[in-house]
Amino acid sequence: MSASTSAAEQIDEQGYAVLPAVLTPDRVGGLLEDLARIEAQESIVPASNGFEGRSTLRAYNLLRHGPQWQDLTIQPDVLAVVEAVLDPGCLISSVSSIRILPGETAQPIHADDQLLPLDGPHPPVVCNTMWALTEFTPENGATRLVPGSHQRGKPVYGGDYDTVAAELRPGDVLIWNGSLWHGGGANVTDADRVGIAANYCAGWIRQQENQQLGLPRSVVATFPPRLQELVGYSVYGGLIGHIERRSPADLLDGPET
Ligand SMILES: O=C(O)CCC(=O)C(=O)O
Repeated sequence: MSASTSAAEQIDEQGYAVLPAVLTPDRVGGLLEDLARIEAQESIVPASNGFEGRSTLRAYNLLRHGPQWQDLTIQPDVLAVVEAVLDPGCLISSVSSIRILPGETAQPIHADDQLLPLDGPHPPVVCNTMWALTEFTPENGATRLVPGSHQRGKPVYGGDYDTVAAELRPGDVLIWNGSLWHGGGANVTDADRVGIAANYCAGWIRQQENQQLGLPRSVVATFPPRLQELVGYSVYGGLIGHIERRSPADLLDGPET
C-alpha cells in the first residue's frame, strides 16, 4: 500500500495522519527565515480574538510571497493524500502561518468545516495540513486533536474534550479531515511554536481566502499549472467556475477585466 493510501485510510478512520520528514532541515530553516522577514515587513501583530489567538502571529495569503511557499502546497506526497481525502478537483482554501508565542492559551476546540451549513457526519469537504517548522510538543502548543471526532458531527465550539497532542518534529506534516475536532494548544514554554497551515477544500465550495483577488493575476501566471488549478483557475466537473464556457486558466495571460 502506498504511503498516501495508508495516510488517507488513517484519516478516514481516526480523522488525521502524520507524514514524517517531508521537509529537510535546510528547507525548514529557509522557511523560518523567510517567515520572520514577512512578519516584520508586514508588521504582523496578534489578533484581538481568542480564535486566532491574542498571543499568536498569523501571516495570511502566503502564496504571494514566493516559490518557497507555493511549492509547499503542491508537494506531491502531501497533495496525494489531500486528493485522496477530497478529490483531485480540490482547491487551496487558505495558506497562512501560525506562530504561537510563549504565554498563549489554548485555542477553542472547533472543526474547520463547522461554519458550513452541513449536518455531520458528511463526506470530507475540507482537508487541512499543518507543516511543523519547529517541534510541536504538548508544552509549546502542539495541535490538540479529538481522535475519531470527524464521525461525530459538529463540536460545541470551545467545548471541553479529551484530546491528544500532535507531537511533530520540524519538517513533519499533520493532515486532517476538516470535520475533526481540534485546536491549537497553550504555549507554556519560552519558545515559539511555528506551523504553516495549508488548507484545502472541495472544488465546489468557496475558498476561505479569496485566492483570485488576493493573488495578482501576473503572479498566478508564473505558478506551475497544477498550482494555478488549485488556486481556482480551473473548472470543477466541467461546469463550476467556468467563464463563458472557458476555463479561467485560459484567461490568465489576458488583460485584467
Ligand atoms: O495552530 C494550531 O495548531 C491549530 C490552528 C487551528 O486549528 C485553526 O486556527 O483553525
